[in-house]
Parts: sequence; C-alpha cells; structure tokens
Amino acid sequence: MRTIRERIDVSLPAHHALVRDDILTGLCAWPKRLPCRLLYDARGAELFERICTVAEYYPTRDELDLLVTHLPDIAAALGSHGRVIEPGSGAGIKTRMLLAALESPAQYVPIDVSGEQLATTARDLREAFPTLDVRPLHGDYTQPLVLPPSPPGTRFTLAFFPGSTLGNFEPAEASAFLTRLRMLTGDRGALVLGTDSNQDPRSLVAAYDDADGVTAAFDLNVLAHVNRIREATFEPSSFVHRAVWDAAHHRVEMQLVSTRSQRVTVAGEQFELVAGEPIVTEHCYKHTPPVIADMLVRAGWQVVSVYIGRDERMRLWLAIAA
Ligand code: AVJ
Repeated sequence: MRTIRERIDVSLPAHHALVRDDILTGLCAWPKRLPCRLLYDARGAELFERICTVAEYYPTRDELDLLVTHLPDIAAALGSHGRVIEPGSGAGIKTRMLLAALESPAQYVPIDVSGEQLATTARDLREAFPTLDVRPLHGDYTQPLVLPPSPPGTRFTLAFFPGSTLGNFEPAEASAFLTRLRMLTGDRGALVLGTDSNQDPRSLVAAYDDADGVTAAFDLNVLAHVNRIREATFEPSSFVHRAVWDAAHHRVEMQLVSTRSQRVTVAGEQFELVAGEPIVTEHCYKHTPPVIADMLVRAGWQVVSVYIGRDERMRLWLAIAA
C-alpha cells in the first residue's frame, strides 16, 4: 500500500516541470526578457559600484546629499533605541551614515540572498560599530521572512530601502513589497525609502547609458552570467546595450539589442533573435511622487516627511506604521 508521503513525493517532479525556469520563461516572452537579478554576479556587483561614481549616474550622488542634509532630522524624528532592517543590505556608506546618525540603535538586521555578501556586511559593520547587535538574516526579501527577536528596550523597527531600488519591481510587486515591509516592521514600524521621480528623457538615458560604457558593460555581463549558469551560447559581441525611456510607463528599459539575426542555446533550448531585436534586462520605474505616496498609504504607511533632492529627482520618504 502506498503511504501519503510516497504519493506526495511522486507528485513532486510534475510540480517542478510546471514551475519553469524564469530565465527560459523570459526568453519565450515577447519582448524577450532576462531577470534583473542576473545583473548582480561578482563582476556585476563590481560594475554597479563603478556606475555609482560615473558623472551621468545622479541617483547615488543626489541621495547621498539628501542623507547628509536630512539624516539628523530623520534621526531626531525617530528617536533612540530603534533597530534597523535592510533588505538587500550593504555594508555601504549609506548604511553607515544611517547607523551613525541614529541615537543608540538597538540592532541591525541585514537581509540578503547571498550568504557571502551577508557575512562580509556583518563583519564590516561589527568592526565599524563594535557595540551594535548585528544579526544577519539569510533569505529572499521578496518572500515572507521572520525577523530575529529584538533586544529588550527596542522602541521601533526601521526598514531602510535606499537607492531607488523600489523602481526595479513591477508596480504590483512594489506595492506588495511595501506591504510586506509594513508587516515585517510591525505596529512600531518605520520606513526610510529612497526613490527617483526624474521624468527627463535626456538625463535618464544618459544615466543608464553613460559615455564611458560602464552601464553597457554591466548590462552585457548578464549574457556572460547566463552562459555560465545555464550553459548558454550568447555572444556578447553580437549585442549592444541600449537605454530606452518609456514615458507611458514611467520607466527606463535596459535592453540588449541583437546586432544580427542569430540563434542561441540556453539550457538545451534554442532561441532565435532577429537583427535589432531587444532582450529587456531591467525596468527602472520612475514613479511620480503622488504615485509613490499612494503606494505607501495603500501599504499601511503614513508619510511623516518627504525630503526632495536636487532638481526634484531623488526623494527620501520617512514613513511610520499607520
Ligand atoms: C539597483 C536601483 C540602484 O535602477 O538605478 C543602475 C540599478 N541599473 N544602472 C537603478 C542600475 C542600471 C539601479 N539600482
């Protein structure tokens, strides 16, 4: 006789066949797509660091200015003994600025899918803030998570999500993510969110297709990454990077455009590209401020203050649980 357990096991392979690889699914779509997480292998992470220093890439520079100017105000509004959680954590300069500005932070919880990245972050931050309780959380922040217990006397939990990274989610996913942060941080939750609302095509296209080709190299590296992890046969020299401003959708599209008609094999499957056909690698939504405010409110946040950056592009939003 068959046990229930056996029946469940037997059904697993069929289930796996239904959950198709998102890389293959994207290449079957029109236009073809590749998941933007493929931008961040080791080389991609290195190239992204370089993007943050190129002249045309204003988001990092403008957001750093905002943090320098307004963190004292934000820290005063939040008060002492708060803990900070950071999805897609960095031991980067922004995190350090926040933790240095806060009065007696109770705990820091970096959250990342890369265990290696997490370990480095935790080590660097313990070194920089020897008295801080650093509790790395290994996991995918687009999935449900359980936070470690907060130290006694913790007054609030602050989610820190700078960098206009919210713009890389599709709108429905961005809303869902803000709701998840609201649930995760609880009724004494707070949020510091960095967004970009630039709508100027020229500066946007320049920021996502810089003259030195750093963003182009960052984008093209996706193909080398897929070649490695899916035994694919992409020839990066047969593609060019392009940044397109889609005004109707308020987003920049990063595209790899095929320069000739070609056939590519990925994980044993063949795909055809015609000359000039794009593969979309990233959407960077530049929602207007009312749209962001609305997303926050619908996710259960109450906006306390909005700090506006240079040329009204970047904004820092301080919100608390409504
Ligand atoms: C990951 C949100 C910071 O969308 O601006 C930079 C990624 N892509 N250049 C962005 C990115 C191309 C970046 N963030």
